[in-house]
Amino acid sequence: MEITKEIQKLMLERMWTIRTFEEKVMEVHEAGEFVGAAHPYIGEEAVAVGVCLALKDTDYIAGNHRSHGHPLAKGGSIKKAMAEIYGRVDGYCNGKGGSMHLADFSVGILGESGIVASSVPVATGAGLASKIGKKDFVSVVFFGDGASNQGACHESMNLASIWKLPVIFVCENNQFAITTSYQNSVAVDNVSDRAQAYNMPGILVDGQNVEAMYEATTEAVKRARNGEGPTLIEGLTYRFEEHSLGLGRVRRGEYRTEEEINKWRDRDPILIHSKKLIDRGILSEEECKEIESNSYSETDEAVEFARNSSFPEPSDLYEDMWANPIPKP
Ligand SMILES: Cc1ncc(C[n+]2csc(CCOP(=O)(O)OP(=O)(O)O)c2C)c(N)n1
Ligand SMILES: [Mg+2]
Repeated sequence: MEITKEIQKLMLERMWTIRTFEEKVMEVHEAGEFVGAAHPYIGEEAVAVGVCLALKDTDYIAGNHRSHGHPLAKGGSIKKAMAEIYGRVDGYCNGKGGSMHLADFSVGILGESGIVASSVPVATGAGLASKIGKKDFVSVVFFGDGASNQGACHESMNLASIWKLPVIFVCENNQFAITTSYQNSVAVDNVSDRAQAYNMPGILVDGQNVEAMYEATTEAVKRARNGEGPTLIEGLTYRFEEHSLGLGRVRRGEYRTEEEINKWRDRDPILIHSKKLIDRGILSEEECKEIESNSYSETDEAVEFARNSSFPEPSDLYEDMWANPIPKP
């Protein structure tokens, strides 16, 4: 498949956006600038970016607890995402959602949830809405290897298949659910093997290869828009950092080795893609460096934006909480 130079370049830019964003989130969390959990996506960037660049703004995505990268890959605002994580009024949910709730319907971001696998039926519902409303949007859900063991995930895949819904199930197999290896908890060799049981294609993709993720998604989107139903894509990837910020008790070495982490760090999706762009003569080494440093500057600006935004007023506690026409208490 021919991928345009613009898309190839955008892939690198978006992966750097996520990487620098997450590095900054880790730094400011450590400094105590915001409270609560946050789950770094570092190492997995190629999955979100490859998938989202194969979508239109009008297509929907839904995520999970590890979902800073998905909205940024879809073209969401870095400033609004950072302000939300800081719990400020200029954030995506006016500061009332935090790290696990970055939603923006205007660019197709349905939102996320900290309840493992709970976004899978939500995205399936969006696919049903597309079909019933005779629209042409597709709906994508990102979920983990751990989530793939949940009943909600299986029920959703079954319904999406029998109703031929335009849904793309993207399992980000980063190989662990907190400290449990998927090899000890998933009954089949690959999560994508589960697609057979739901009569849909199951595609295993190298999740460190952004172009492979893009190509697999493009095929799945075509199938979904043609009314042929859902696809399960498994991006085999790796979480470079720990499960959650502030989870000091789960230390390296207790469930995986430094050697394993380093082996995967050598397969850094950003390095892999930069090298391809340089080898193909699409970007020079200097231009790649420039993309990297621009990302760092934009992230710094987002942090400044977040710091300068206020916390929501206590009197606004019940605003944004209820859908009309449910009356406020
Ligand atoms: C229903 C439910 N059960 C348990 C948890 C606690 N929990 C949070 S993240 C997580 C692991 C999820 O693993 P996976 O789906 O592979 O996603 P990853 O964190 O690896 O991206 C668990 C068990 C939860 N949030 N929700
Ligand atoms: Mg996992």
